[in-house]
Amino acid sequence: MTQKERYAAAKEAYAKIGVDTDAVIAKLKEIPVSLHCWQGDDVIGFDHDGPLTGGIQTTGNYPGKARTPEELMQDIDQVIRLTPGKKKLNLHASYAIFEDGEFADRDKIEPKHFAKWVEFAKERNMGIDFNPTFFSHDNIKDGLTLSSPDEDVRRFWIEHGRACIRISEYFAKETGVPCVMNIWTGDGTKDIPADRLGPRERYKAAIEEIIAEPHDPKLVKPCVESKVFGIGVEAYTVGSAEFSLAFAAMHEGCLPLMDNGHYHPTEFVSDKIPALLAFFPEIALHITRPVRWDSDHVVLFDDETKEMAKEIVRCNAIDRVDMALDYFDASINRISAWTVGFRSWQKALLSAMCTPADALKKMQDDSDWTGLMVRQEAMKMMPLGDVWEEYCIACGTTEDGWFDEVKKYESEVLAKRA
Ligand code: RNT
Ligand code: ZN
Repeated sequence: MTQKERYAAAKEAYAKIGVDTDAVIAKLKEIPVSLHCWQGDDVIGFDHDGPLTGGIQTTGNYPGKARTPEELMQDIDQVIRLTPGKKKLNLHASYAIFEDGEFADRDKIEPKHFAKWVEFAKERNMGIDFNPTFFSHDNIKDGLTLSSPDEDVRRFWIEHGRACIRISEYFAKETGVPCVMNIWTGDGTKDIPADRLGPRERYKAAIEEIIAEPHDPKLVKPCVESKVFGIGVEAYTVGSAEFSLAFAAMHEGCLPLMDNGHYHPTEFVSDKIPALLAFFPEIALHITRPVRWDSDHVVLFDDETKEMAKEIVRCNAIDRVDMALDYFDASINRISAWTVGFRSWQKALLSAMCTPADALKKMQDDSDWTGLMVRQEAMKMMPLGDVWEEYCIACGTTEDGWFDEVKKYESEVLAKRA
């Protein structure tokens, strides 16, 4: 059978359960997903020489990581070519590009330090999302940034956040696409603190100052990302789930951002998505794969990934959820890691959009739990792979063959980065 014939058969099978796969393919092509720049260089960036700090870690030293903006852009281009679907570019402040020996510290960065990224994004028709970088820097005192008791430290990081709001607005104006600006800090303590409230009050006041930086709320969407713990920050996290969710709920225009690596292992972000959608007009996600902890493994087409996509789609919330990938594996080919993760989330969205949600919801409301189980299990055997291939072709790629291109790129480009 040719792909054409396989797709025709799949299309018919889905039509029988009320799913129009042509319409799904056309729609999926237009859903933006934010591609994180930091898989390409192990979250290092270009503004410092020190190690990655803040409770996050990359493990492995697979050869070929990007060392310059040019190399990182070249790698991102590979990923764009090898993956179907619409993208936004997700940048961290630490990826500022300084020219001719110039340098600006994090509290002094300006739009011009990101002009090259804007040019890159515009040429590829992408919007840009942004993240102030509150880690990997000398001005982190005793593991604290925005929640530090040291006024000077706090001020430095507040100024960094405000600079990032200005840069975010510049991105939005230049690209014509709103910029989601996510605030995450690794602030916390290794051991049992004597004061849990003080740092949170300071953190709250600091984020309030950051988002008070004048901006058009239609162009810049500030988010707060929660976390449960980090390496070296095991006992207490200032920006906990309750803190971040309450902050977003109490501050108009501020979105809650859930990273599915940032919860206890028996909690599921798929269940939290509809809970938040009942209250917030818009929410943001970091999509990752936690293996026992916030390990940031490459996203796979696994059950929880599928379930998260299913919730977004069946809540009719594709326009209300800002989706971004967040993982970093330094132990395998980074282009492949990026590509597998991006493709996995695309597959999850496709799978969700090929699910007859209304019919299944009706079975639940009719208390037909027996039938619902049977139907949901039957869905797993539908010919999704044939629809996926058709989608890939519609986006100018295929499922077969992309890894050969990665291997070729590895030997022609990555292997030469010694
Ligand atoms: C860390 C957070 C945060 C970072 C990125 C690099 O635990 O998930 O989002 O991974 O900002
Ligand atoms: Zn994250």
